[in-house]
Amino acid sequence: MSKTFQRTLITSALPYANGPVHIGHLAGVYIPADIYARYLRLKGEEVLFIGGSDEHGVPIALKARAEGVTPQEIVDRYHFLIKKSFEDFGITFDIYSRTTSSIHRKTASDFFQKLYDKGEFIEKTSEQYYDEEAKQFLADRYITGKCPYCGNEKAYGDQCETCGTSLSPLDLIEPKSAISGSVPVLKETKHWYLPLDKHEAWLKKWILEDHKEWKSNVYGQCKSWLDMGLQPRAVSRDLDWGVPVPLKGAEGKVLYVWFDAPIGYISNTIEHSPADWEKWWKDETTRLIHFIGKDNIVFHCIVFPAMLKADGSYILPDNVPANEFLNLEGDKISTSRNWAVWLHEYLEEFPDKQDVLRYVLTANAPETKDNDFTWKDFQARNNNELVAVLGNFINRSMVLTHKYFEGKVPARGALTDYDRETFLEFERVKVEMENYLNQFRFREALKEAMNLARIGNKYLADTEPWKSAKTDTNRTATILNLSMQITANLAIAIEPFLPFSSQKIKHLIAKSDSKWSQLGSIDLLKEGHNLNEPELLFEKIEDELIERQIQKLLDTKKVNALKEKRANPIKAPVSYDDFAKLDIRVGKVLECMKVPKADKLLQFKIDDGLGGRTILSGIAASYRPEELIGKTVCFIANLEPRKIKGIESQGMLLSAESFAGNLRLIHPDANLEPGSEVS
Ligand code: B3M
Ligand code: ZN
Repeated sequence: MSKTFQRTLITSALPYANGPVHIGHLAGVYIPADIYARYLRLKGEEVLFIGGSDEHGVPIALKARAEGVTPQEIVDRYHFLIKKSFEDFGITFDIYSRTTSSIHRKTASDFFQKLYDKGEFIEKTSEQYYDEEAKQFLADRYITGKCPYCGNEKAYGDQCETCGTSLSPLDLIEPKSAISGSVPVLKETKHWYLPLDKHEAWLKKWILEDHKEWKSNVYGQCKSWLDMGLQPRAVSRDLDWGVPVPLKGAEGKVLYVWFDAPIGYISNTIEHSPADWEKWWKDETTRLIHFIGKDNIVFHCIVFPAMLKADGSYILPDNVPANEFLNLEGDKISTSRNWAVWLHEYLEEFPDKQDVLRYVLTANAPETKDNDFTWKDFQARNNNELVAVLGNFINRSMVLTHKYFEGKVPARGALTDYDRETFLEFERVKVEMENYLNQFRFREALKEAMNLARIGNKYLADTEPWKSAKTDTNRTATILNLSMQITANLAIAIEPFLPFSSQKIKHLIAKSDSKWSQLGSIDLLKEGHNLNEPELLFEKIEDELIERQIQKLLDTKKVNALKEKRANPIKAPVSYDDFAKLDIRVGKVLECMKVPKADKLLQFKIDDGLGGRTILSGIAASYRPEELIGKTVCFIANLEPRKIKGIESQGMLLSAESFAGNLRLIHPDANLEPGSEVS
């Protein structure tokens, strides 16, 4: 079933406005969507690219409560930060709006009302946890308790974040309300459900038979959902943050965030083109493409299409090219654990290097499996690919043309077979790129664009224009004419991926217009065309800067380990008699010094009231010797003496270790006489 489409509507998942955006968002959703939008525009197609913030849902309400501010304050804070990051990275949304807009509220509310009026929902009453102190029903995330699987005391009503198991609130042992801390009770509540089971038959045909071309990760996930059989899904929640359910008797109920969020794509289209938004959503000649991450597949391939179908006047997505996840240095990216490279922070460290990140994230995109971002790979790709291949070729072409032809594109003479072969190569690159771009295989497409630069480097190395310059000016002119044509081709080929660099190349070659159809042409720059002065496109990234990024992440690891550390379990009991065998005394530090060749050890002379003794203690990382002289301490006086580094230690100082691994000596809270007994 192949349709002729006249325009393409591109949507990209609406990020939750409860934190800034990071490289995982960019790699998985926004760069691919932007590459595709730019590519289609370059081909002269009619495109609308929709973005926006997802501003409802329980995590936002919870964050607001935790900070003692309103949810609106939270989403205002992040919406603008996210929007700015996208602008900075050249994501060319036609509109970036938000789900707290009045247009969205009305659109979502009307959407629900129409489905309700058509009898597309079922109503069900069920028992849910209710907080009697706060007088409200508790969303799954608002209930915490003990995980029945791993014993984690802080599991949520929807998931245990320690063992990763999905839970329902009723699974929690000793449930507690996150609002008041009280024990919730079960109480009946009514909700509206979209009966997905009723939609199963057409969904099966539409996806499993008519869309076999979808990416295998997407198709596979849909198939497993459909094979399991679909159940009715609640589209409302008892919550005070969201789009109110527009029915009588539904006070205190809002649309479920996953019901209103995809409608955000429609609302944002209406906001962008109030007069003709319907052509984007209701005309069969429009092709709708959703760019998302893999955790959103079911909502975009099953739930939202069922909502659109239930309405009856909308088109369905033609493709949903979802990506897998990007990890960071081997660990899952996590907002709450601050394990991420935040876009706004990246730009502070690497100003004006948007394209380097765009390049690395595309070259390493998690298109078919989860991938890992590492700073070393980032550095290597910049230095060995952007600088050494792309930047190098363009710079050499520019510099040579300036050197031999005063910065004017020289006239081309007769082509050799090798010249012709080179050009055939880059016609091939165009065909390959289109092939990959049409299949959403952007990393391969980018590789082909880079091949064009590789072809250029090889062409220069093989033809050696600096040699022919001495003997054959015409030949040199032909070679550099072709090199500059390759440069002009590169400006087009990389534009969807590296828009800032494409812009710079266009400036270098003093040619600002570009169309995809020109790619592969040998006549992009006319003879005698004036070039601008050469300038480097990329610069080497030094080890020091990379080490700093790695250190930042190591620091985050330390902080997290500290936060997650709990008190160790108590050791097996001992009898009082056993305890009484220990002779613990108070002593005074007379001398203290480092033990040579032992980093951790300090050697003490302790006044024990009985003539003094020597004690060694492994606390050198926590104290300087001089700060301990004169201090009153506690020590075990009858521990068997032990030789360490040739020195006999006659006892043991008492100290406590903080969770961060810092050792602190134990002092009595008055200066008791040396020799006083501790019990
Ligand atoms: N905000 C989920 C997410 O960021 C969600 C996407 C909505 S798209 C309509 O993973
Ligand atoms: Zn658990």
